Amino acid sequence: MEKKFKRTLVTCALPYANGPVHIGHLAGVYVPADIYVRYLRMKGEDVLFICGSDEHGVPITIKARKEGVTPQDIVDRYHNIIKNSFLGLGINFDIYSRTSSKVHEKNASEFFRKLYDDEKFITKESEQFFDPEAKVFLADRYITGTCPKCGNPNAYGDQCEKCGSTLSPDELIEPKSALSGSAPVKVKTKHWYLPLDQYEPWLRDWILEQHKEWKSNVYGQCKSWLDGGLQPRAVSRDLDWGVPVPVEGAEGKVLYVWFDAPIGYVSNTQELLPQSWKKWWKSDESRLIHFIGKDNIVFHCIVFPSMLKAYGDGYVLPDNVPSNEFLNLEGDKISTSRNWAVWLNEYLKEFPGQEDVLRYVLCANAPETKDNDFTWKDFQQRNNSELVAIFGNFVNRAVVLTQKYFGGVVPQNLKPEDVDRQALEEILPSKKALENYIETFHFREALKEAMNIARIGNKYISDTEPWKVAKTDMDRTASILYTSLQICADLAIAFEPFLPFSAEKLRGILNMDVAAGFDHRAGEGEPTVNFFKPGEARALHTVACNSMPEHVVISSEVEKSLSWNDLGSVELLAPGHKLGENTLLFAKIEDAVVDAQMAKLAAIKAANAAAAAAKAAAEAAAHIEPQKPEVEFDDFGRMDIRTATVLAAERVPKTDKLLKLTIDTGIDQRTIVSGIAEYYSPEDMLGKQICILANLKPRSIRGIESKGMILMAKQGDGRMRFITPAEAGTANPSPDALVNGAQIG
Ligand code: B3M
Ligand code: ZN
Repeated sequence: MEKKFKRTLVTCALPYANGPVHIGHLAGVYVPADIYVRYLRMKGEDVLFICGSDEHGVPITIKARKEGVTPQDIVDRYHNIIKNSFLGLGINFDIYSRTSSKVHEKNASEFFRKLYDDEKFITKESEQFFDPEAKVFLADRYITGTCPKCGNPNAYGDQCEKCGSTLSPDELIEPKSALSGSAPVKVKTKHWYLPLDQYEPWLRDWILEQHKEWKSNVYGQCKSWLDGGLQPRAVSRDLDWGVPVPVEGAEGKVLYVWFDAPIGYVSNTQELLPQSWKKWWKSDESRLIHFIGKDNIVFHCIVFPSMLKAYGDGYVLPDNVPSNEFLNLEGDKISTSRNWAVWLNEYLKEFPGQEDVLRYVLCANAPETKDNDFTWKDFQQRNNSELVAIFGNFVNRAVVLTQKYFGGVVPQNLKPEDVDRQALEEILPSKKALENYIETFHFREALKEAMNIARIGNKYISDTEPWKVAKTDMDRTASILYTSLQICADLAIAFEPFLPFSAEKLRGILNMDVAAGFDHRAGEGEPTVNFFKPGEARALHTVACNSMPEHVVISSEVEKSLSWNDLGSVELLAPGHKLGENTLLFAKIEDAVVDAQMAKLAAIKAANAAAAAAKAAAEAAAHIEPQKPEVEFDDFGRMDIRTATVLAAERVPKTDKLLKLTIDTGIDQRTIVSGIAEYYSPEDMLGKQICILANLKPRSIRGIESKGMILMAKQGDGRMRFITPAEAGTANPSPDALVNGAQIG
């Protein structure tokens, strides 16, 4: 069933312009896509690499409101940060535009209009919450109220962050508008829906039958959506930020962000190639690949293809939709709102010249089949013991020895031996495996194969010991270094897709041939091919990118001289070729550097915990419990309340909350187990005067018999404090005796 395609159109999910890009985005989408594109280009294939900012949607308007700026201010800020940081990491899209562009507005509008004219939509009236004071319809996020499940007074209309329940605004108790605080009212509103149910039989055949090769996580998600039955999906919203719905009677309505955003792929292609964009989007000779995160699968595999199908006119459908799982950071979910992330723009500032280390670690550790964890220790370890110790060390030995014995000129292969041929021959199976892995979107395994070539080189030079042979046999030394240098040149090819900065550096060190690069100046039609010296293409690229404000691009410098097919199969450096200047490919990362990053994360964690505690206290304060029902005096009279002194205190092993106290009550010494360990250390309790309920029936807690209960009283803000003995009339409890929500026990 292999189809032969003439060209490949690669898109990456358009990042929301409401925050910078972090390592989770990179590992899941952008690094693998960039590897794929560079690889195809080296194979001489015609590839277009498209991305841009997703600038619509409610989260952007919420962020703007929070900061007291306009949504446009927010997207301008983050669009530029994101665009520059991609460039900084060598992710060179042919175009990085934005969905607030004029071309896109026109395109998305026209797309909707055609589906509307062709009667592909249905309309439905529904009742939606409306803010009578602000006079706008409220997105679910804009409504707050009390969670029906856990009582959290600050739950959102779509979710309670305290108990994690998914909610609808209807379920909230006493809903309020987050805009004006007034009670929302229900008002009838009309929206357009794409009846996905009508596309279900077609989707079942197209995905479940014709695309069994999709990665199992993608295929599985599609299957469960399809098996669950598809529903019509609203494609418009009552909102004032987005592409206006281009039909009559749609005042105050915009296209739903997930309707306009994927059309952004088309708009950006059109912006780059106004004359020839159709050959990428409307030809069965072109192959479309969407790189996305796993939370975007349904939109790219079900919704957008249904839109394209409805539109007709020969649009291509995705041939594959590679998607990864999530990357965690130091054991915790990455979260923009909790600032729990490594941000690309910050990394680039803090690790100049070490762009490839991040690319390497994110690929080596990519969450391809399951969620994975990024840790700074692993980052350091992979750099020091793989990049530096294997790849860098091998290249450095080969180049330094060539300078020492042959004046930096590639020697003749004067005295070849079997071991040389064997080393070179070992490269081919790695190359084959690498190709196969990249072509099936298994980038982690592909990188392992590239690294294997470096291992082959490192082992070869260690085994043949040219520094020793040179004492007795210069002809043999020449052959060893000749062979080593060929392997170095192979590495420059094999690593170009993964580590483009280091591959370029390596080409400089080896003085490999003049490079050719595509030079697409945006908007001026077809790319032209220019020739650059190694290093020059990137410099030019940066200049062009900074001087063209909108969406500039020059595609990655593809080295004409570095054809993928040459890898492992031809003499890449001829005898007599003069090497360039030697520099170290990789630098060791010291403990202090990763310790500083870990300290930064620890500070974030502490700040988050403090904020959460403050929020919990505020919530508790807002939540004073009413007085309990009355009790009879006789009931109270049965309680034997006594003062006591704490003689000894220790934690109950394997618990977070429990302290075991030995107390003196005046009538006996006894043991009490109390749930206060979160707030008091054993030392805090030593010698403390407390009050207890002495005649409470003993209970066994964690195998310890607890006789009695420490008495605490609830304060107005819901917090607990010890009842401490004082002479009648001189009550003066010390303010440090406050506990936050401690259990009495
Ligand atoms: N803006 C990315 C996200 O969910 C979303 C992708 C749109 S791709 C058309 O973070
Ligand atoms: Zn809740």
